[in-house]
Amino acid sequence: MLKRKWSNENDINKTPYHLKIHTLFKHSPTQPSYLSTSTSTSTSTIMSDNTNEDDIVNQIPQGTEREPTEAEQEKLASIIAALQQQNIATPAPNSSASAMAGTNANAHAFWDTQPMFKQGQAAPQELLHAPLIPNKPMEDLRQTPYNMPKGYLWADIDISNEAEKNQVYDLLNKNYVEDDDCMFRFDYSHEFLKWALTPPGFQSSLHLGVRSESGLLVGFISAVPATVRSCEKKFPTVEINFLCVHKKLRSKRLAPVLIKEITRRVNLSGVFQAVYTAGVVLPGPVSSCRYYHRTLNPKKLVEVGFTRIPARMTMARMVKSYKVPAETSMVGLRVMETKDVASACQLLKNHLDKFSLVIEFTEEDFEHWFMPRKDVITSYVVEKEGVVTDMISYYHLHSSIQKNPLHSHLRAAYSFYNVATSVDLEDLMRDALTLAKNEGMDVFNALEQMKNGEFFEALKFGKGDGNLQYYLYNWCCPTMDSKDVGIVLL
Ligand code: MYA
Repeated sequence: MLKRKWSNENDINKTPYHLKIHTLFKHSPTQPSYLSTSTSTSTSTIMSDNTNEDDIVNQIPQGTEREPTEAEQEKLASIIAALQQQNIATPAPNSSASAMAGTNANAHAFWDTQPMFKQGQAAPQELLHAPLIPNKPMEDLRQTPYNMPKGYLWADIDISNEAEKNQVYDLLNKNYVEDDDCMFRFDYSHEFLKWALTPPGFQSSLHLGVRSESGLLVGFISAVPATVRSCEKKFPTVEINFLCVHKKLRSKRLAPVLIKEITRRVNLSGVFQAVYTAGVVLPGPVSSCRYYHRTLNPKKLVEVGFTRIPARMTMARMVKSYKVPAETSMVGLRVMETKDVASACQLLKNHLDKFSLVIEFTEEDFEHWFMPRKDVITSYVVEKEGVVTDMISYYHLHSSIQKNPLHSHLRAAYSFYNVATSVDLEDLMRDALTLAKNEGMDVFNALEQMKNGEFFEALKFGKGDGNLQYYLYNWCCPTMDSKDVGIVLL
């Protein structure tokens, strides 16, 4: 688990909570037993949501993960053995390889069974840029959902349905990512969730929930389609996000079941790779990117404990130091419009060509992800004679603040994709800070990836205290420097 630290005067910010999942992964060191007695695998209809949440403590017994069948175990063992020979797979816990290594301290009962790249090892050239496990024909895929423990049901979530969207919102609002000290919790807005979960080609069957018998949503995971380019190879993937298990059902191996079921469903749609980010270090990160934070509202950030007054500073000096210009300076900078989509999409494509791990946006994708939505995504362009030459974008992700007498929410802008060709990137991002400040943001966050490192110091960004790990599921590629990464997930 990553720890918060105040490293020096400039490194004053509390890391975004992606990086600091507070949950400890307490689990049995052995493979969990096959406890599921229920075959309740149906998709749900919406049931009343008036359950007392304490009801769900009549819970899942420890270990809900289905034991692989013998045939599956054999197949997996042979694949893992082959990958181990090639130095790619992490040895499974209790395997002879891990026994020979004399430890399985880093063993992951679930992740060690998954097609993930072995940490710290260089992949042999001949295996690079290909799936770790070959894509399977449809008839070899499991057709039925994984079993759920008695009293729990799979649920396809219809995010266009207000009631269902509210249920996802409530689950995440109360149970999603927090910082180590449980002071802040991500509070993805209703409109944000709709945006995040409905890009072109989305499927409700990949907005996967788990309900208790009474209808309460107690778990969720989502997959939305995206084309990834890793080095020179392009392939269809899904972006996985919003994995969440109700606090009262933690450490019961429900997360692996959610991941296996979403994998099964994604595979059935003909896709065998996925991209995701997490604060936790799991087997196989492709890269690791640090968050940086630009204080916009010092007084509030200090009052809520997000940051602190650096040594030899006063609040008055801090306020002065973090003041941003009241107005933008770029000539011609304006809100992105539909007429800009083709040109701005081309601008972004040209920009992303410079990096090794990127999303390939079609114009349709681009329109979905970048057209401005109030309180969700802000996008600005500079256009000269019908050609977009520069763009700014950031998304709005606020956090609820726990137990603070003065403030209930922290308002944060997250840098999305920014391209400068006719102006200096630093000047463009200075305008981004002004736009964010004028939209009432308290802080502007950006990952150290693409060209972001070029403006951090000049624009007074402070270093966060953890790293966001980037993962590609079932794909073998070299690990990458964060500056080669050009993907921002939500
Ligand atoms: S990242 C955001 C994750 N969500 C949160 O942090 C919200 C707050 N926390 C929770 O809701 C729970 O603590 C979660 C774990 C649900 C995270 N990614 O059920 P358990 C492994 C992957 O007993 P719980 C995001 O959304 C852990 O190492 N695995 O634990 C991207 C252990 O496995 P192993 C994780 O605490 C998600 C096992 O789960 C994560 O009750 C990408 C323990 O299970 C994590 N963030 O629940 C998912 N955290 O024993 C992968 C813990 O092996 C997608 N674990 O160490 C893979 C691609 C799938 C599609 C493929 C298609 C081709």
